Amino acid sequence: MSNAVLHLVGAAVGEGASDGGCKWGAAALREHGIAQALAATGRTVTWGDTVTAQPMLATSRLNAIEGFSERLAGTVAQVLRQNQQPLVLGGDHSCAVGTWSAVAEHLRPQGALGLVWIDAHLDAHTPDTSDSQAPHGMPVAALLGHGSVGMTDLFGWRHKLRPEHLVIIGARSYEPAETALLDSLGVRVMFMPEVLERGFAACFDEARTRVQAGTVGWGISFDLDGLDPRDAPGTGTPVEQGIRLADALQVLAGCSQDPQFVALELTEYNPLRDFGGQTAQAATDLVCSMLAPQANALGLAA
Ligand code: 5AB
Ligand code: MN
Ligand code: MN
Ligand code: MN
Repeated sequence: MSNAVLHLVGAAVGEGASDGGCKWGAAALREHGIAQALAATGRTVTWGDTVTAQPMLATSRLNAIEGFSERLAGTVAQVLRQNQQPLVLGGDHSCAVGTWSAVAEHLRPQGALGLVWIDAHLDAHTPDTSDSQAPHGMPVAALLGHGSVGMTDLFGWRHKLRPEHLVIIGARSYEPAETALLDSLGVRVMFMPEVLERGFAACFDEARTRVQAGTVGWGISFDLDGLDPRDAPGTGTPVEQGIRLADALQVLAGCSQDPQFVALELTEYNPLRDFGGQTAQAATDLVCSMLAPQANALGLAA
């Protein structure tokens, strides 16, 4: 997909989190010039429609996210049918249900989806286990087939992601019910102490190898709170001691050039906490590093 048109999809959702500020993340990144920065790397970039979650006045929070997930999934599926590469810009992380359900649906005739999930959290709650009842803490469970039917069964089928095709990197804030579910399924989680010990490069290398095995396409769901708050303070739920931006920029450079790389999602940007635009710039630099044509990423071409 390396020469594919890059299609930006705004996911205007904050209803999945307790602090709704991420709803304005995609619009703020657009204002910051993320599309122009991507175009400057040599990619052809187009902005599609922004998908907006309904305010919760008339419905429950879970209902709002279920309806939103379905509409986002429809939009992402359409992008893939046009042979374009989706870049979904969040939005709180509940948007992952729509994004990756659509990618899984698209790949389904050929085979399975692989996913690298970079996050301070595990996002593996169900409505039965979550104290906060915040849907942005549930997308991993939903994609694995656990949770409300409105989140697990998009396109009429469940288990969008097999446990062996998922790797989570950077986790350092989670609850026992989440580790219990992921342990029981055998999901490979690289907790932050392992990342600090082995280095992000070795961890990402292993993660990529794992998610590529037995799958026909893979992608990255990047929750900005996976980064260290010193580098990216403007996220919904920052947690100390994360992945350093400089490491992420270097290690992830050009990763989309893999022929099996299908889609990228960047979530949990909260402009209301981004004084001075430091996090908008970090987010912009990150997606440019990941999505740039290889030569550019290596600094071989202007
Ligand atoms: B994020 C928490 N586990 O369920 C919960 O930012 C936090 O998408 C969820 O990773 C964080 O509310 C969700 C306490
Ligand atoms: Mn998350
Ligand atoms: Mn998180
Ligand atoms: Mn968060």
